[in-house]
Amino acid sequence: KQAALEWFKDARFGMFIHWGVYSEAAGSWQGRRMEEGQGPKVAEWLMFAFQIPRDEYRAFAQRFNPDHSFARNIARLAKQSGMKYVVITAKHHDGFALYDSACSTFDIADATTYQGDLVRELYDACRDQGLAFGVYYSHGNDWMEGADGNLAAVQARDQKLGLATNLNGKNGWDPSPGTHADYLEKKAYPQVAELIALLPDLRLIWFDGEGFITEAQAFRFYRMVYELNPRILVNRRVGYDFGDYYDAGDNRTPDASDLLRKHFETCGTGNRSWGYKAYDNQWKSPHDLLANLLDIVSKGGNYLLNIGPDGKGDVPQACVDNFHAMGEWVHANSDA
Ligand code: FUL
Repeated sequence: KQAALEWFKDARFGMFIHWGVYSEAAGSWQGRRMEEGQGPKVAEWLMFAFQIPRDEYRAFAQRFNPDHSFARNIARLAKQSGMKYVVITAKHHDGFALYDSACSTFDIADATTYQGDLVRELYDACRDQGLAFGVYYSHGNDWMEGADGNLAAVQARDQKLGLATNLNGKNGWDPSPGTHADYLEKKAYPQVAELIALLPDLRLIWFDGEGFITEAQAFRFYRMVYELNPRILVNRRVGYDFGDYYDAGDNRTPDASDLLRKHFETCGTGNRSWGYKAYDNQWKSPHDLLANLLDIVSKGGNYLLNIGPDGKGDVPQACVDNFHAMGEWVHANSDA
């Protein structure tokens, strides 16, 4: 792991990509905007916001049919922006896999008409540009599976700590029949193994959703990754501090006491949402983004700056312009 951390420490600047079925909806469902729905207003929470039944969301996935130029364009943009690595949502909370998974039919191959494997295509394009490649994987939460949220185990954990159990964020509107334990065994662990096999030079798995798993389960994910490929780094959100590096939460840079912990990364949005929201025009300025980059890098961390491509895979022009402006600065002020 020490050797694996070396590239990460040098990388400093990476691209986060939130992309999936929800990108096609662009932050609205049947004429209503996210702001009228439940929960977080970020576009990738569409299914939760409008409590969309699982079958209806699955049917909507048919509309997700990106352009094949996606991988090349995104890898080029990351390179031009002075970034050294790319992390894409292989599966977000909605349960949809952007790659061809043998453990689920809710994936790019079975649930859409797209001919190809988006994760593999981007991996290849990043390799061609000399960029390291990572995947985001929502291990704790899946709105298609395991709606009980591991209740018994999580409750037992919380009782020991004197905490109230909070299943906020789970699919309570159209709960899946299978248990969370089944979901972990039949989908989450196998899909992580699949991704590692599909992507021999995978450098990072960015887990998310630790609130719904136990310490033993978090450790199983961590250990499994290590056993299958010890060169892969794992982020803190795998759960219970097993990760190889720290993050202080969405859009947050750690304070001084945290900096004594481990190497860190700050993930951040360029506007107000991670996934594509057609009407979110509240873009940070290139000046603000560069100030973030310098703040984070000067403290020894990495900045994982997000893009939310639309359903076709196009990146909003304002975001592209910001990234180009950052790239100009990075290239002028580093050896890259
Ligand atoms: C959070 C998720 O719930 C958001 O949708 C997003 O992926 C962010 C980076 O992490 O926990």
